[in-house]
Amino acid sequence: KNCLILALDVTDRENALRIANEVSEYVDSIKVGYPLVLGEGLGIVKELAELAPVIADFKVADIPNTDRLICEHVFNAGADAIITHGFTGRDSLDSCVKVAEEYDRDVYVVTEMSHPGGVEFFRPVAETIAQMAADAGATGVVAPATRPERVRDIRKIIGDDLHIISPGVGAQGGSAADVINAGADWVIVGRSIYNSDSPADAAMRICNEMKC
Ligand code: BMP
Repeated sequence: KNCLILALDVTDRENALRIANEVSEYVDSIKVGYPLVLGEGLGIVKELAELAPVIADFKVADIPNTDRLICEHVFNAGADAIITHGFTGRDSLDSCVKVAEEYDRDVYVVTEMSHPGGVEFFRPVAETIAQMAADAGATGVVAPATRPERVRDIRKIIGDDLHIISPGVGAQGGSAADVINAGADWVIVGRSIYNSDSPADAAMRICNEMKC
């Protein structure tokens, strides 16, 4: 385990595959979201899945039936996991968890987002969402590397059974080592890797810093 997830927010296939190939030995999974999938189509998931498990970051946030349809598409496309919001409520989350169980895939739930605005609306509900993720049988939660103290708070709520994946390292100011020490299982890193002259070196440095 490297404790590192690549956030592959480049928008074209050629760069995506080049960077994914370069860093594949340092990352445990590749997170793809709207920037790449809207640029290249959902087919890119299958291509990347040959290099590493793919986490589909669609921040699903809809009624249960629509969530179900989205999850089915994403898992049929070859994604290993999906990221969903939690603020839409337990029934919506249950719908994603049910599809994930049918496909034997993973579900991660956003608790509090890493950017400055992430405290405005998420702060009062982050703990409740974390508890709901645990109750619903999600695989884990997304919590901010920009605020390791919040990762510590959320770890206390979910216990050791759920995973914490944590974005906000590097470009957003968070430290990989600090958030791993605070209880995250994986850091999610995008720009510091894919904008580097040597993505492989950048990924290796982050792995060395975490020593995990
Ligand atoms: P970067 O390392 O370039 O800041 O990228 C972080 C990635 O994690 C982006 O894909 C972003 O959409 C995602 N993300 C985040 O930064 N904060 C969150 O709270 C949740 C996210 O999914």
